[in-house]
Amino acid sequence: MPRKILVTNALPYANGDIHLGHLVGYIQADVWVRYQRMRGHTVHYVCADDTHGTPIMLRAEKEGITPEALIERVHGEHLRDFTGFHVAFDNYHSTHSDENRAYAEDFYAKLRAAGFIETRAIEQFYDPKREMFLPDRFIKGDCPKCGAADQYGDNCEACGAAYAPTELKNPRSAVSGATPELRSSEHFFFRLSDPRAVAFLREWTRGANAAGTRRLQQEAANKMREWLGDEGENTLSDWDISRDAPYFGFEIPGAPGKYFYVWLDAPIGYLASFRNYAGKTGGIEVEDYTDPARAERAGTEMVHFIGKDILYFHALFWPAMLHFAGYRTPTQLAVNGFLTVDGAKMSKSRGTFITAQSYLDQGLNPEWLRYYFATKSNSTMEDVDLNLDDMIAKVNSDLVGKFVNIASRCAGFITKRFEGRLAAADEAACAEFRAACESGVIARAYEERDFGRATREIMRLADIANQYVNDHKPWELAKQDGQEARLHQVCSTALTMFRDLSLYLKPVLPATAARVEAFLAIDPMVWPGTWQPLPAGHVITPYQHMMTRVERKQIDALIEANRESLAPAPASASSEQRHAERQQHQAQAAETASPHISIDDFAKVDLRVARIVSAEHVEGADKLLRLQLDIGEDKPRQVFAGIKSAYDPAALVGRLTVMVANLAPRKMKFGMSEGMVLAASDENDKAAGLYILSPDSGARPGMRIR
Ligand code: B3M
Ligand code: ZN
Repeated sequence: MPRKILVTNALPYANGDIHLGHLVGYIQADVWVRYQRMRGHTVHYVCADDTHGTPIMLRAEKEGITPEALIERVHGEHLRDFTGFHVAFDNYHSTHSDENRAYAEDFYAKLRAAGFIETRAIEQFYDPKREMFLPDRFIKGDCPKCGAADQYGDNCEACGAAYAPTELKNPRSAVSGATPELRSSEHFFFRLSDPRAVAFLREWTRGANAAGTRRLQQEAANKMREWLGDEGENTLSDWDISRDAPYFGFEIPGAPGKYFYVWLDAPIGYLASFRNYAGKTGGIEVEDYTDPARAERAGTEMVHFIGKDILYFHALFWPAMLHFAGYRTPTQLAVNGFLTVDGAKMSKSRGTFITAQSYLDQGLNPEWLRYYFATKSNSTMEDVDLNLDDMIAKVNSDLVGKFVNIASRCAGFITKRFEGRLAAADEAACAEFRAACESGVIARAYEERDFGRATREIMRLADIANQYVNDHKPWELAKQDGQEARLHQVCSTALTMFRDLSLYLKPVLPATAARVEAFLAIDPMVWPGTWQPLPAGHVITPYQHMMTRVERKQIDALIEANRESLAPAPASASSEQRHAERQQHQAQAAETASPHISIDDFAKVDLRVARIVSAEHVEGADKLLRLQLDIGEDKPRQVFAGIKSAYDPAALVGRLTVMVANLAPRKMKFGMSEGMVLAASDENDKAAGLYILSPDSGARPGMRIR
């Protein structure tokens, strides 16, 4: 039965750049969507910019433009970034749209009619100069506990105390500098404390959808239990859904000068984007996805991918709003953790607050990041660490060394010796591939959003494919007489294995998969029900390079491009982030004084197992040998090593050794040297000799040493 799924990603706020932290959740959703489509399911994948609220209003004012002009510009930037990372929404809309206004008014009217809206006067800080009420983050003052100056309205960075803005000493408006005064104003509340809401949410957060899948991950459900308290308790407070003018948003019908709070209309933006999309394409019955009875009949699903910081909004406010306004509720929330970089919070001063645009501008391949995030995604709410050296190693060893390598080692023979025509594959050699396909092990991992498990399984198959190629050595068969048929079969079999790997990686690497489809001259790959090899007689096209290695220097340049001076962080940075940065500076200062190097320093040296493919004397050099070293790349590296006194070149060929792979290439009198071979010697006793290193048996070229 084909499924019909509406998938959304959290709507990014329209006052900041998309950074790699955002991309974790967007890439996860995009991978899942692509997988579902490969299975033949119908997926509508929509998103939008979240455009309302005080920060947008003030930022536009500062830039001297209208909020409309600001959000239009940012919309273009956000869409460009997502597209650059192959995050392919069907529709990227805006919460500042007619559809969203219509939906917001409808929700409000229905919630009101059902008795869920109430008005109450509350006291808040007001900026008399700017003539506006101030959100907490726009109030500063002295900490009521320790007296530290210049603290935000919610917590003190100096002593860590949390408090209400009204407790600050010498409070002032961060907007105008004026001393704020307390003023009373009428606000609208969504009555979340209503027993009907509490009972509904208790049921909803624990329950499963029609397919029997839990709506919330285990950790999220546990969090909800904490927030909802025990049976009979009522721990939910009513939710303030209005703001006073001046505000950039939708005015509340019948309440001049009152606006819907940005978080009220933000999730409604999911439906608005979907409605807008349906209007553009035709043929989609929106109500099949939004009306409870029709959704049940049509069997549609609604899945929201969000970050864990906005779980509260999506697991409490949003389902309650939907349910009591007569809409269908989400079938699943897919909640992801935060991103850390090299184990620490992203930091502007360290250059690890990396924007999507800078990554693309530096010419880095978006699929490197998609793959790395996929390997680290396990369907829990745990934080994801982007360890830069690990990313380099994984991409280079998995994608370039294992995956692409299979095609690059076999395709040439098919083109040159067999006019591009394949022989029948050796199906017995493909047994593991058939089994993986028919057991559905990879499919299940994708379905459960455990992309780490999926990629591990795919790499297990890649190892089998490489083993197959290593065992049958097409480059040797090619030199032997009478081995034509065998060569033909081995290369054809390897290409079927390569096709399978490409198919399984397609949700993660859509651009590479498209190149593979062109190279193999096959239709766009869909998820197979049964396993089939590439057919005998099928003609492929000449192999074109599929993917390059990541170089450490590219990552260094990326970090450099994102590094901001150590000047005080701008007022817009969150206090948490500034706190993390301060700790970082202290740690860095401590590091420079130490005689030790950190593990990060050591990790900068990219040591690899290398196979010496050839070794020869160099005319005119009395110490050097010219080595060609295979470290799993497309072609061997040339390295000049000062080991002539100790080794006969012929004895070196075929040996494994250790090389430094990320040393900057050096132009020597005899040619380029693209790395360094390590050797042991006694500084004080030359006669003791010179010894290159060997890894233990079983190590393979390209393996990282750490
Ligand atoms: N815009 C996230 C944020 O800015 C918020 C998500 C809305 S999803 C409906 O923190
Ligand atoms: Zn304090």
